[in-house]
Amino acid sequence: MNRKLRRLTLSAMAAAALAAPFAVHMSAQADEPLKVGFLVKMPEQAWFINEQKAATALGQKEHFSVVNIGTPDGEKVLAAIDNLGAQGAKGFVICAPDVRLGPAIQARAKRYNMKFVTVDDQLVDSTGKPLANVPHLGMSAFKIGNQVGQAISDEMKHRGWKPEEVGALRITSYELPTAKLRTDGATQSLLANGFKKENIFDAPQKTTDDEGGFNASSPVLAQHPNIKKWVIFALNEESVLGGVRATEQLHIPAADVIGVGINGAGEAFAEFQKKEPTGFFGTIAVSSTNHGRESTENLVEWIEKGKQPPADTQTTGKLMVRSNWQQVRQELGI
Ligand code: FCA
Repeated sequence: MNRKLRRLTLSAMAAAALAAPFAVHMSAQADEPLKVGFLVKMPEQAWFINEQKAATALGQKEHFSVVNIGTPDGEKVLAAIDNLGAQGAKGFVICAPDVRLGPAIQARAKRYNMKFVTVDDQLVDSTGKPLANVPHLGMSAFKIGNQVGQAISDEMKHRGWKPEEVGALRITSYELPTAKLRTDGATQSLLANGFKKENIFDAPQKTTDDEGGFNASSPVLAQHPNIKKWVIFALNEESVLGGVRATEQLHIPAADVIGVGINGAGEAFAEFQKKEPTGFFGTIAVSSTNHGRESTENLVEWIEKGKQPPADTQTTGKLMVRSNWQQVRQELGI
């Protein structure tokens, strides 16, 4: 190659290299794929990881992109919406860290003309009522709570426990409406099955995870050393597992503990795979895959086709225990 030709070739290559990113950008603008956000309050929890995974998978299949963001507090939620707005996202699915952020989230979404739907935890307005015009998809909380209470009662009967010798650790999170409904449902079924009302002890949790469950349970257990048998319930399995860990720390044998959670995600699977059974008897499994996929699908159809999603979709659950967890997992696609 003579010098002149080489210089020409080189400059052509340089021009192509310079033009390339520009060309990609242009084509992305001309044919911009839809972008939506998926914001969750606890991005480290298996339940939420699975929801985001399902949303991303749907996006890959249907050619839109999902920006997954962890938003553990109010400031992060607003920053995430700003971030999505700057990226040209058209909407988002959210499970907020505090349901009272409702009006603030609504105002911020409006600023960017974004549509949004809630998943799991329904946002409320300043009077505590569900935020109007925000489609929601979540568990049928009270009924699932009933299933928890029924599963505990059945297992108590199976073990031949007398109600007067059993204490209940009710790990509560009353600022979250779905949490209250779940533990209220469990309480109702326990009482209907003859559980002693005076033997139910509240353990209010600060956070709805293992640590929150553990910290709430330890002092309550310590206050009742005379009670030898315990049942444990809460809004989710993470909190119940925290309670079970607290019984272990006090050397209460696993055979004297019946903990039943809600969710059916990674932590429960790990517990069922332990060599020896623990005090974690079971969990009402709900499909986090469906929650992630359907809430995203609702949002995308709303954005693309103007089809308003149902105001409130309530999902169901199934009892998962050591002996059937793999089968239930498969059935629910989780
Ligand atoms: C709440 C709980 C989660 C999960 C979800 C469906 O957000 O914190 O663990 O149960 O509802």
